[in-house]
Amino acid sequence: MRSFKCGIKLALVALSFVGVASPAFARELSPEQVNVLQTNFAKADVNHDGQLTPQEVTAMPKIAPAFSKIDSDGDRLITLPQILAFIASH
Ligand SMILES: [Ca+2]
Repeated sequence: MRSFKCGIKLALVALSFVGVASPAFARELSPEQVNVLQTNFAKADVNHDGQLTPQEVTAMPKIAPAFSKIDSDGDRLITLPQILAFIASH
């Protein structure tokens, strides 16, 4: 769990470096919403590898329908940064 949280933090830092965390991103997701998303992601990530398979993502009903759009690199796995990037761009 500790390494997962650390990974999330790193991912968020990485996001801000690549410019995904734009002002629009800041407007649309409050820290509380990001927290909820992180919590739900952690619950859905059954094998704790920091990625959701199509099967794991069924635990996130709001995210599941957009799986193929969120999966920007097409590897059939979605990460929290990919979800955040998707939300930020919609
Ligand atoms: Ca997983």
